[in-house]
Amino acid sequence: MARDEVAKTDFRDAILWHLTYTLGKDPDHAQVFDWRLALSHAVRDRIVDRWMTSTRETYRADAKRVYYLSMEFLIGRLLEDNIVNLQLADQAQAAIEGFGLNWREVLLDEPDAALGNGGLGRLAACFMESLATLGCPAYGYGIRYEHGLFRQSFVEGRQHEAPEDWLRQPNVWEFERPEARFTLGFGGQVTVRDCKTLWQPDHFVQAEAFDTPVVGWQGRWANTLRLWAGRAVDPFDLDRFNAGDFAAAAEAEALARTISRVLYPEDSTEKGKRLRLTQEYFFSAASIRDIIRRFEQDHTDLRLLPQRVAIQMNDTHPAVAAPELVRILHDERGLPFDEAVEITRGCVNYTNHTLLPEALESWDEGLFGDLLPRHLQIIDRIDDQDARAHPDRRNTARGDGKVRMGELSFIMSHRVNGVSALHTGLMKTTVFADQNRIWPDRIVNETNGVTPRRWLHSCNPRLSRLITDTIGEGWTADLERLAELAPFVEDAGWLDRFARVKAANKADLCDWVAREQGVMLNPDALFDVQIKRIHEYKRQHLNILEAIALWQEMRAHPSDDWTPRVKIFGGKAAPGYFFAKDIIRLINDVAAVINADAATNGKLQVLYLPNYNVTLAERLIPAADLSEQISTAGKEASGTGNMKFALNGALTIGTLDGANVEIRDLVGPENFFLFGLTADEAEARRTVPDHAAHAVAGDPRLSRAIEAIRGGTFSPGEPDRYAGIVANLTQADYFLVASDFADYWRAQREVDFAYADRKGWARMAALNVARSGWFSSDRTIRGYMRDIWEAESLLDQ
Ligand code: 26M
Repeated sequence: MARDEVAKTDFRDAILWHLTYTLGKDPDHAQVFDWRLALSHAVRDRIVDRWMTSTRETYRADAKRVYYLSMEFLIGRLLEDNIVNLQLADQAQAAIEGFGLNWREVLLDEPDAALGNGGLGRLAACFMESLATLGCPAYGYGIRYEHGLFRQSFVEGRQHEAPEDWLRQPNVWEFERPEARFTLGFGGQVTVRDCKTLWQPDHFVQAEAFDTPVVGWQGRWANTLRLWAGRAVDPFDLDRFNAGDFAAAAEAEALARTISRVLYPEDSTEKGKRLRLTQEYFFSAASIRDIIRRFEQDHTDLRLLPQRVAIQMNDTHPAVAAPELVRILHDERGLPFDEAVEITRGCVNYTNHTLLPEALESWDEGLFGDLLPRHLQIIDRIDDQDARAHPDRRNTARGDGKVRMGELSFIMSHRVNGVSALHTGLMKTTVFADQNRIWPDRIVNETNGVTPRRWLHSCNPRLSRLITDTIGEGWTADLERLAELAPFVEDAGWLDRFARVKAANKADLCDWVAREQGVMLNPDALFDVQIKRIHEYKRQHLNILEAIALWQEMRAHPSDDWTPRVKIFGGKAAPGYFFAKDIIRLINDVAAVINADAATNGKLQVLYLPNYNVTLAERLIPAADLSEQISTAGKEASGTGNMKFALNGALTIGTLDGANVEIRDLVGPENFFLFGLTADEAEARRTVPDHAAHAVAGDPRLSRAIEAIRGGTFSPGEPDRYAGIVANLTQADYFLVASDFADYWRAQREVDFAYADRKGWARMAALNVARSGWFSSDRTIRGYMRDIWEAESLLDQ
């Protein structure tokens, strides 16, 4: 049977056909795994036609193309996304159940593609989905890591890391493109001959493309995510093999494959590792070559590049793409240097995701020059020219023996953007103040967003059904329509349905936790959730200190009317970030003690779920009552988890940081639990001598909580276990945990009080849903298309 016929057949037959002919399995002996693959193939067939139509349309329209370069794409599972966007859900579920299988079990059999660390990678995945939904002709470029982010487990409360192996199973979604390969050079010498500069690298690897189609809502458009894998130029040295040196014979291949072997698990700290820079150049250079190749299929004049091509660099990780483009235009194609720079600057844009100095990438010039000698010269020349043009410029890309990637990205970009209003404002006054003075129009804001298809429609089917019953279809692609829910919060019957959705989601979570962890949660308690990377600035330790203080208070006043609470944590720590790992262990230790205490049984539970990933987020967010967004003001660039929670009817307890500010403005201050210092106040507080010690001494609850840690209540027989955390909190406290504790405690008690009035709570939660439509990544992408890329949709709206 031909492929196009397959796509037309009944879905049930399509699954059986693939089971038999693609997978070679007898239906009588097929396992869940086989059915899942067969289903995926059947779904894939239905993507391919639309994918090809979109690609053809892109060529035909000769429209400007957008290229999103990102070191990370945290996609999670794709099967359900694709089924939902192709509107095959009913058919597919009926077919699978018809074969006697459990629908959820089949969907959950797919491994999570964890090709990212956290927010930055997940944002790239949401953007890919929105680009396809909006019909923007776009390509994502990244690395096809063999191993994504490590798997986390707890051994006696401590984080244990194991390699993640998602590619051990066939990846149905990708298409290998052995013909799409580029050879990339590293190291070597730069020579000048006949006034021409020539880079002669001394070793080479190939980048091989793997394409994954990304389908938009209702399957109207599909774009390509192209991930590069490392391959040797000559995979096998037969001479060495024949000489008996079998290991050496395959050495080149092993080395080349190392480049795309693992995702660096670092997030928010920068480690200048040679392999990391190799990865950065590898995927950036392969992508640039692919972009030029595609441009030259129908254009000859490279000066037209900025009209046809917009390149978005997701953070500075792809920053070498800019000098690479200059090198190709100048060294290889002979354009004058200044023109090559101007063309490049017309194409390239940069998104900044952090102001934390320790996270800003910089490379030792020795290492950089060793690996990319020509690029170093190009960067020097651009930086020098710039410094001459602006003699008052202070922040330069070069100096102190470093290559600073933030500065490099800035000077090479048409537009530079922050990811929330507050963050963009701080970019202008702090890290890029100097540049902003010289180029005042370059920095723009594009507040982050999340795709409503995954983060509401799919992850929360009950709430989605209620929304559709209430306001009809159409909100999935036009999320601001959620505003039409607002009048219904005055309707007691409707509000009751809304509350029952949350209760049912919580009951599901309780079942799952009972099955997976053997822990029985109190479903009537307030579900208080903090899920994100473990980092001092995100202040999971503020949350656990509050848990300790609450536990102590409950024990001291057992007959008070306490609002029962379940505190849920999830998140990974970078393997080398020891303070973060101590926080994990402390949370687990505290959980063990509190959960075993009969005195607070049913009133307070603490649960740390291991291996937080996209799938776990999809389980937890719909079941949350309270969203913890408690970072030190001025430190969280935006946050995107905060948006997902609000959209799913959780109330936020949070600081005025990142996009929390915009969430609070939109949902209304009366529907948001605000606490803590502002960014300006935080900055000022750090200059007060002994601010930490004063804050601790002035708050008996905080003192008692810290005393319990110090005294070994949670580490019996080993009181010193948390000496590091205690010393940090009472002495340095750069992230102002102690300073914000009292106000956090106050806000949490307001939460308790508000939750006791279930109707009032449901009303506030529903208003959060109704007023969060603006946080769709469709809105964000429209902003990029308008303000940064000047790109147009190829779908008739
Ligand atoms: C850097 C060097 C070496 C290895 C890894 C890195 C690295 C990887 C990821 C550094 C930072 C990384 O991610 C930072 C991140 O996720 N930032 C978050 O971006 C989100 C999307 O804009 C924001 O919502 C979050 O506030 C921001 O913390």
